[in-house]
Amino acid sequence: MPLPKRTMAEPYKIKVVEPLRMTTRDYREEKIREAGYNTFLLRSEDVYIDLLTDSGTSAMSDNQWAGMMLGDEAYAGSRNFYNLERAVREIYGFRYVVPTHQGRAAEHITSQLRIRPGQYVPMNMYFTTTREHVERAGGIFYDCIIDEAHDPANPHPFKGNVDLAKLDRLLAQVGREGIAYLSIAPCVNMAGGQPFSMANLREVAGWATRHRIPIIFDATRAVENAYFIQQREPGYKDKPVREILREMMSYGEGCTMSSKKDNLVNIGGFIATDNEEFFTRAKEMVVVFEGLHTYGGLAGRDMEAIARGIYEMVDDAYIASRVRQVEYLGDRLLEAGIPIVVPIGGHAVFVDARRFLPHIPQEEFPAQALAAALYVDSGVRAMERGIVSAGRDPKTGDHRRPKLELVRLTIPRRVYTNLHMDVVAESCIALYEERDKIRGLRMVYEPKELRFFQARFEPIVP
Ligand code: PM9
Repeated sequence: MPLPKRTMAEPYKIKVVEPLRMTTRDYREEKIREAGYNTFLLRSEDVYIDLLTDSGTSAMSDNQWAGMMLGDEAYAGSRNFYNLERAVREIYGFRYVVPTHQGRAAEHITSQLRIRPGQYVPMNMYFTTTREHVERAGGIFYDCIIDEAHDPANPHPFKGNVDLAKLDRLLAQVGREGIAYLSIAPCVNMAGGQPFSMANLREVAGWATRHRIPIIFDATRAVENAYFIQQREPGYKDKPVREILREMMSYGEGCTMSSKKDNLVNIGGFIATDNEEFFTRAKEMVVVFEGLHTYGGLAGRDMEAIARGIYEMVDDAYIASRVRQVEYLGDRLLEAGIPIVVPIGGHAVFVDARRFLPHIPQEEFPAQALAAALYVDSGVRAMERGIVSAGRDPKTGDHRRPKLELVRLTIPRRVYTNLHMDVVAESCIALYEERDKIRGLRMVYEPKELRFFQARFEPIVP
């Protein structure tokens, strides 16, 4: 239920702690050089506060850990699979479930089974792994998000919305047969964790039904989106997040899921669907790439932790405290005049590297340089979400040049306190005061796929 706008403490207390290691600036300079100025290549032990990602980095509850001890590690028909299936049915509302080891495995199977070469997949902005799997299956990504999403300073409350005119244009161009499905993501990651509204989703669903094109959600951060609907959309303020999520999902045929986010676990994912034929084919394919259809690459204990996490994630107090912590950090940066994506997103604060470092052209990777500088300043690890993440156009081979050139400060769930957020904010403020000293980078090693994970850089010396 909606909570009063008063100070709200975390709705849990801490039972286990994991010590953090502080290092010197000289040490961090050496480590970032060794890592080729790519924060993905740092060792975790050299990081003080790790805001690389909210993926698989959640703190599990005592209830989830207890569930791990109840892992039924039978090869086939583990009881934990049936618990997972029940949780997905009750909370997401989809009938059939195929576990996978994480989200991209669910994307792989879905893309291979649902896309014919040359078909388009409209998405409300790209996500790295999702688009990669669409393209591997011969599909063509089509961006149907509203234009406001590409403008970091635009305060539209639902920047994850789909532009129906863009869908109409694509349909007119390629016809219904030319579109495999609509891939709709809640709390759009690359736009800054921005939600869609229920009103927009309803319109999109109407369009999809009229043209007999299925909606397959990337439900990775659906609960955070449901929270924003509760907070921002007329008619939802008295509805529990659990109900809002259920309504959202009712507009789709199914979803792919990275359980490493909303579901509060360290590993896992699934495909969920109401389409029996697709379910049958997905079960056939999962045994080739992941494991039997009742474990899909996961241990029984992992499925139990996901099942329990699914019930915990729809607790209104939990989700409010999670999103409010992100807002807390974002507000501190805004107060200091630091350019960030607004409105503040659900899982991360995204610093606008274009405005932070206007002296570095996009070809010199300003967001990558800023993430490296942040690590050197304070041991805080963030992630580039700009030209490096966008990769190259498969047709022209040229860099894709996204309008958004961002550094993502991603908050793991239930892991850090607001004092950690203060440390992060102070480091960003210190860097902003000395931003002229930050220089661009040159890429010296570039992997062919998903290059942001392993690319290496060197500073450009004037
Ligand atoms: N997202 C993230 O850090 C993990 C690493 S990719 C940079 O944001 C969406 C919206 C995601 C996502 C992963 C996946 C893939 C699908 N959709 O990482 O394979 O944000 O479980 O999920 C990451 P897996």
